[in-house]
Amino acid sequence: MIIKSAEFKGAFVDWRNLPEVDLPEIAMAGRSNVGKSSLINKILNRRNLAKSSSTPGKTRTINFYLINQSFHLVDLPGYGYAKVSRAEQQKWGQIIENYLKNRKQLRGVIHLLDIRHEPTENDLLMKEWLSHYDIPILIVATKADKISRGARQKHLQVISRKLDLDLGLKPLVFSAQTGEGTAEIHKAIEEIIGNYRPPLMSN
Ligand SMILES: Nc1nc2c(ncn2[C@@H]2O[C@H](COP(=O)(O)OP(=O)(O)O)[C@@H](O)[C@H]2O)c(=O)[nH]1
Ligand SMILES: [Mg+2]
Repeated sequence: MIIKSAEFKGAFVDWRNLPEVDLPEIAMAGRSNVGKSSLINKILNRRNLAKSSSTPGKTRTINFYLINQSFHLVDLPGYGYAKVSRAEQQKWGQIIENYLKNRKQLRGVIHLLDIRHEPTENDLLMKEWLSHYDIPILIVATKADKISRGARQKHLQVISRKLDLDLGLKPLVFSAQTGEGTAEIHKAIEEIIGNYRPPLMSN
C-alpha cells in the first residue's frame, strides 16, 4: 500500500459525533503505552502525525485520520493506565465499547499487545468485545525489538494462549523502531478495506 495522503480529521469523545462520511474504518486498540501512536506513524510513514505522548493515559479521545482519501484509521483511547481512577477507566471502557458496538463504518480492529507482557484483564475484555460484536481482528505484538529473536515464540505463545486465539489468528510481529511488520500490516489493512461494500442507497 502506498500512503499518498494522511490527515488528522479530529478528536472525538462520543461516537455519535463522529464524521458521518461513508468510508471504511480500521481502528487501533490497546493498552496505554503499548505503542499505538508509534505504529500509526510508522505505517503511515509520518514522523509525528499521531502524537506519541510522554504522559501515558492522557488521550481519552477517538482520533480520526483520513488516509488516501479512501479510508479512516481510528486511534481508540488507550486503556488500563494504572494512575487513572477506576471511574475514569470505566468511562473509557464505555467510549470504546459504544464505538465498537455502534459504528457502522468499522471494518476491523488492530489489537495491539506488547510482546514482552502477558495480556491483562483489559486486553481480555477487549478481545471479548471484538468477538461478541463479530468484528474482524488483527493481533499485533508490538516492540519486538525489545526482546531477542530466540525469545519470540515463547512470548507469542503466552499471548495466544492467554487470549485463547484460534490457530488462524497468529499475532503479527511489529517494531516501530526497526519497521519490521510494516508491510504485513499494510497488506492486512488492504485486505480488510478491500472487503468493504458501500451500503446501497435507498430512499
Ligand atoms: N523500542 C521500542 N519502543 C517503542 C516501540 N513502539 C513504541 N515505543 C515506545 O513506547 C512508548 C509509548 O509509545 P506510544 O506510541 O506513545 O504508545 P501509545 O500510548 O500506545 O500510543 C514511547 O516511548 C515509544 O517511543 C517499538 O516498537 N520499539
Ligand atoms: Mg497514543
